[in-house]
Amino acid sequence: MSDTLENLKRELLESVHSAQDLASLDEARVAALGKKGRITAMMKDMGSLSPEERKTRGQAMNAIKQAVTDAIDARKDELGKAALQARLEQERIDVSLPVRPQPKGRIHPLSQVVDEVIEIFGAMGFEVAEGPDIEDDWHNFEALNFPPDHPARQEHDTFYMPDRTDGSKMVLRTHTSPVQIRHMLENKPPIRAICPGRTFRSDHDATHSPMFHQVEGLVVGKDIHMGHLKGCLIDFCRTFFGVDDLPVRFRPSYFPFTEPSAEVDIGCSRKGGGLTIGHGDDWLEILGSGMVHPNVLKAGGIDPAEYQGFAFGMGIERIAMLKYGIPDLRPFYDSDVRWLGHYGFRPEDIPSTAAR
Ligand code: 2NL
Repeated sequence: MSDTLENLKRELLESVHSAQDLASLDEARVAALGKKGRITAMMKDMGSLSPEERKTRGQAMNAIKQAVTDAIDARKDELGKAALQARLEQERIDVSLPVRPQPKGRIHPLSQVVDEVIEIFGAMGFEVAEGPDIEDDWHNFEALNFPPDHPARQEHDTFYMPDRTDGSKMVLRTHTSPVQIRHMLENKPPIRAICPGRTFRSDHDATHSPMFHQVEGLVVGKDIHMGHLKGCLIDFCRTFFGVDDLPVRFRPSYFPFTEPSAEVDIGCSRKGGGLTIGHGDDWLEILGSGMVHPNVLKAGGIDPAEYQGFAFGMGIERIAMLKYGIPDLRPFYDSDVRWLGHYGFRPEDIPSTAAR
C-alpha cells in the first residue's frame, strides 16, 4: 500500500478512535465514508487508472473501507458501554425507600346511595328515567296539580331563570316529579320508573342546601292500589336499611300531586342521645308517598278512569346521612378528599344491597 493510502488509513482510524461521543463518531464516519467523504472521493477518482492499477488500488481502498467500518463499529460499542457505565455509577436506586402512596378515589356517598336505591327498585322491575334540571312551569308545577298561588311557586322558594321572550320564566326544578310527567307522556302504562337527580330550592342553612338530590318513583297500571304502595315501600325500607323486621308506619299527609297521601316512617330509638334505626319506640320520617292524583295522570296523558298509580319521593342526602351516620349536610358538596376518605366508598368493598 502506498504511503498516501497508509496515511489516509491512519488519519481516518485516528479520527474514529479519538471520537469521545456518538455525535463526533458520526462526524468521523461521514468524513470518511459519506457521500463527500475521503474514501468515497478516492473511489470515484479511480476511473483514470489503468485496469492493473485499478485492481490493486481498489483492493487497497476496500481494505481501508473495511478497517474504518470495523473501527467505527468497535468504537460505537465502546462508547455505548462507557455511557451505560457512567449512568450506572451516577444513578442509584434505594431499594429501602417506602413505596410512594398512590391515592385511590372513593365513591361519593350520594352516588353510592343512588346506586343502592336503583339496585333495590331495579330488582322490582323499575327502570331509571332522567330529565332536565331546568324546567318550564308546566312540567314543574302545573302538571303536578299545584294551584297557581301555591307557596312553593313563590320567588323565595323557587329559583327562576331570567324572563323568556314570551314573558314566562323557566325554573330550576324543585323536585324530580317533572321527570315522571315526561316519562308518562313518553311511555304507555304499565309504568315502573324511578327518577334520581338534582333538585333546587332557595333554602340555605345547616340542614338545607340550595342544591340537593331526590329519588322519586312512579308506578302506573290498571289495578294499582294502596296495598301495592305499602308492600313496595316496606320492602324498600327493609332492604335499604338492612333490617328484616324493620317497623314501617304510614301516616296520613298531604301533597298536591297525590290523593290520598302518606308519609312513611321507620322504627328507631333515640335513647341516650344517639339514633338507632330499626328498633325502639320512636319513629323517623323517611319518605313521602301517595296515590297519583287524577289531574296528574291526565297531565301525563293517562286516563284516570282506566289507570291508577302510586308515587313516592325521598331526599338522598337525608337517607344517606341516616344510613351511614353522616352528621353534617354541608361537606357533601365541598369535594374535600379528607371527608371523602372517611365517608366515601372503596369500589372493591361495596356490598350488593339487593342481594341481601
Ligand atoms: C317527599 C315527597 C313525593 C311524589 C313525591 C309524585 C310524582 C308524580 C305524581 C305523583 Cl309524577 N307524585 N311524586 C309523590 C309523593 C311524595 O315526595 O317527601 N319528597 C322528598
